[in-house]
Amino acid sequence: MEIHTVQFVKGVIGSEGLPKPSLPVIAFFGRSNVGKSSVINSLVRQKGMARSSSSAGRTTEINYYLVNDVWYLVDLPGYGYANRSAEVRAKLEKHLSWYAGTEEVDFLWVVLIVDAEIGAKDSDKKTFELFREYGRNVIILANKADKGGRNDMMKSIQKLREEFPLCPVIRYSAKTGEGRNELLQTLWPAERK
Ligand SMILES: Nc1nc2c(ncn2[C@@H]2O[C@H](COP(=O)(O)OP(=O)(O)OP(=O)(O)O)[C@@H](O)[C@H]2O)c(=O)[nH]1
Ligand SMILES: [Mg+2]
Repeated sequence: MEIHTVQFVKGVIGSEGLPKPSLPVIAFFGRSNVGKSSVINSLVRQKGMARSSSSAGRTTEINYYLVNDVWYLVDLPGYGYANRSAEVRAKLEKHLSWYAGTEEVDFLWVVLIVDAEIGAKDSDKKTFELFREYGRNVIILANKADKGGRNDMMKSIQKLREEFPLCPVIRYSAKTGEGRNELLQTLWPAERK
């Protein structure tokens, strides 16, 4: 699968206003600052497409990007950002749960991004359970694999494979492009081309 065109469609705030037409969605979930926006940029090879930042809490809306006029890549706000008030966090988490479960969206994949060095935290496992409840197809993307020592990284990836035995687990770096081909292959296997 080659990505030929990509354009920003809209940022969804409430539960109304999901973009039309309703095309298949690939959505990127993960903790705040784990690199969701950066992964989208690396995938479409456009640096500033999805807005990323070194300060957590950058993405605040459910941002839709139209790819090749037939799919949406969806960049989500991160959960677990400590510097927000409990009230704001609860509201955001409710919104993410609603999105993960809504029947209005035709999910092709949900990509759960975790930090390759840190692994899956409780909040990631909770999110994963939510996906299972709704029967979503999940890919675990271990991002920032360019950081840390080689041995620790291998152990951490192995642990993820044990924790999520039924999902593809992909070692990834939005910075170096490692894993990009594997992710593309997994998202769009040859028969779907
Ligand atoms: N070394 C390294 N840094 C990365 C990688 N991916 C993202 N980053 C950095 O991590 C920080 C957060 O990246 P974002 O893409 O904004 O993360 P996000 O998950 O979209 O964050 P929120 O929208 O705030 O939830 C930025 O400083 C990125 O440059 C990676 O693969 N390797
Ligand atoms: Mg972001």
